Amino acid sequence: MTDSARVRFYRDNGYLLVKGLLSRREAGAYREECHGVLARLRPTDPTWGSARQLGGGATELRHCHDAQFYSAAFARLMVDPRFTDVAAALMGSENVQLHHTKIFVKPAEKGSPFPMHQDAAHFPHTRHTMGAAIFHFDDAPEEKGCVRVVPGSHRNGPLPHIEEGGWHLPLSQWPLESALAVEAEAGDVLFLSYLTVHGSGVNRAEQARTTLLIQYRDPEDRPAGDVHRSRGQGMMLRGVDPARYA
Ligand SMILES: O=C(O)CCC(=O)C(=O)O
Repeated sequence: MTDSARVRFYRDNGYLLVKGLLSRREAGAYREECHGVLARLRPTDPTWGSARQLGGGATELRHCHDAQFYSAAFARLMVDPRFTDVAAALMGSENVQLHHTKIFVKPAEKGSPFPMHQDAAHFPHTRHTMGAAIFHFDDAPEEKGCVRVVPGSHRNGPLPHIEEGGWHLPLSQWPLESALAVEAEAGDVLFLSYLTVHGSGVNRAEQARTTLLIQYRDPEDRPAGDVHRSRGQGMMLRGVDPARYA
């Protein structure tokens, strides 16, 4: 796909899977790094309350926010031009600013699902440039609870969410199974608009699913409210922050 075809696809569909942005070897090294960080921490389980209605039993999720504060490997990845150039092109901006990062490991056989939602419900912004890049560090076929998207749903704008159980969309109106499963391989990166309705299923496979999510925005896109602060928020990943020079 050419660069302009990628941008067109993203603008039409609200997501883009970039195959092989990292090599399998690099992805494997980042996988080790994620599991190392989580082994050193005592992570809490962030499974959403509403996920219990989807999981069909007890499921678990292991995570770590602000991954770059735990290992320099993630600091290097955040500014890697292979990632930041795509993020800039998809936003139509020269400048890419960090919002937050998080590692997610969905453990084998019982990895928690995410009910369908828009990230915009968690941290609304004024210009809606915000995107997430989900780096896959191991293969994520459907049975591992890969991310599912509703193509084109970003064009509806922000939708009302249910706060209880983790800011999600009504489960009956937005069933996970109806969304498109975006299966990925180690090294692939899924870019998602923060308005794109997405979620993911239970990991029922024999291996964990390991990802790093980097949430980014155009620095000129301001938060609509004082919500969701994180360490390192506002760091420039590419270009400059014009507001700092005003
Ligand atoms: O990694 C996943 O399965 C989905 C994560 C997600 O939807 C989120 O963090 O908003």
